Amino acid sequence: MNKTIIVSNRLPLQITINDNNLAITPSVGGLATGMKSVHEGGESLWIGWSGLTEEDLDNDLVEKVNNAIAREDCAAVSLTQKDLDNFYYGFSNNTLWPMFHYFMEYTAFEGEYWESYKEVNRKFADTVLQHTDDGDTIWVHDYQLLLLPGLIKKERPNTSIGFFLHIPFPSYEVFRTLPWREELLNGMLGADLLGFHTYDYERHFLSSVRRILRLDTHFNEISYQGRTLRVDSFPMGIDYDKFRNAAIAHNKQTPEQKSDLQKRLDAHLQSAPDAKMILSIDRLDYTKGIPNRLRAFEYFLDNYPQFKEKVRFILLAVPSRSNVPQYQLLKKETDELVGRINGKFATVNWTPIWYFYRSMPFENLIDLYTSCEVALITPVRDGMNLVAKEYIATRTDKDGVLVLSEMAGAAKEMNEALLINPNNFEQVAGTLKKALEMPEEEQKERNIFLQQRLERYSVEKWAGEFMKALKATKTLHHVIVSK
Ligand code: ADQ
Repeated sequence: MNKTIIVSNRLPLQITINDNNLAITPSVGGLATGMKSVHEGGESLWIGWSGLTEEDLDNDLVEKVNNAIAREDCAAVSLTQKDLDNFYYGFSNNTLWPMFHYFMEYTAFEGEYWESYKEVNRKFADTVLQHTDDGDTIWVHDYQLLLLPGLIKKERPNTSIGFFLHIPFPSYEVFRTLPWREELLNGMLGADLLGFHTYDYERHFLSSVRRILRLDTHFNEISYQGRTLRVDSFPMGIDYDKFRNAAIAHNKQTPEQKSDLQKRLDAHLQSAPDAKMILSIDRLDYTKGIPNRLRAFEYFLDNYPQFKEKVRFILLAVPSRSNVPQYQLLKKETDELVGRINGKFATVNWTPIWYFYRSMPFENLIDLYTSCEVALITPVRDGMNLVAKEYIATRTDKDGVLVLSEMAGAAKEMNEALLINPNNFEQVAGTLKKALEMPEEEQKERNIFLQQRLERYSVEKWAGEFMKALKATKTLHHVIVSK
């Protein structure tokens, strides 16, 4: 029986080791949920790195870990600390991540990183090949594994390979600056179907293929080494029911069932019943536009002083890649801005920004989504942005206003949100005012459409559509071969 194999940099599980005792917790992120429907459709396997390096594990533990991982229908790719430094922190997050988000000044062109990227993609390929037979379907995820489709196709031409990029694909003018541009494109073209969040990313990719590899493209098809491959956009959705049901359950909580955070939010509401809460949630990443957002908030308070003591901005930043220098600088800048703005405007009764620098459990995310009247999501670049979608899904009474950056892939499907250019402080501040003053009827009119779309195009649907399109490319090959 043919299998479906999913490959991503990280396996969807967390492993903790305490005195030689292993605990595995499956992660509940969006991708894992979407893949569940693919996983459940028959025999399937998820391949990726376990989160533990070779240095973390002695021989005894390796076997234990691998057996435990196998029981979760997963297989681990073994990586060393050096791989992690050069492949993950290096080429993936110091070269591709900044470049694909148009942060050229942060992009490192290091031969050593590139060598490691090739080696680690080879390690992934070896693990995939060990588990793959002719006729299997393989779905590779994201920018850490751009070379993998090519490596697999070369040795298993009779497999069906899909690739999905979760971040933007940059314009040709940016991508062309990369010394290893041909190799990366050739690696990606090992896939039979290439998926992107938006049509623009797809268009940028096709343009690079035409201009760098000089290949012919016909609409969204590319003829490459005797195959016809297809490129398409598949905007990723969320587990709508999970967020919606959690919000419904949350709204029925008795006072005793409420979390400490919710109790604090309620206390705030009681002390200032006409005050509103503004929310932003993101990983602390320079692509998410956090300093811009804070400056726009400062501009807002300076220019619309009637909102002093009437708004509270809850800024939740999740620690991320904190050993990369740019992220350390961003942390410092964010801390300083929050301190300065709070220092400038705070009164005895009021602190304008509540800043949390930590990860929060799911139930607290729901507390925040359901309690805040406005979500202010202002990335300077973002492949999609699922937080925007999660916020709307939890608004069970259909109230709440989403202020969303045009630079997020999500903006393409969320036209009823208030769209802003994150670099235009005046516009962001003016839009924030509009959001805070928007009549409830208008909020509902906008959210009805947004919710309907999110419900229809859930993450399960997204995964299903991708798999369907991948199957269709297989048929395309048969037609061409049999002509
Ligand atoms: P990310 O850059 O991580 O993802 P995003 O799409 O917003 O960004 O997803 C973040 C996820 O983490 C959300 O599901 C959110 O609920 C969760 N999360 C955020 N803050 C949290 C917190 N404090 N505690 C716990 N969980 C938290 C990348 C790309 C995006 C793209 C996704 C999916 O950069 O553009 O949308 O992949 O393709």
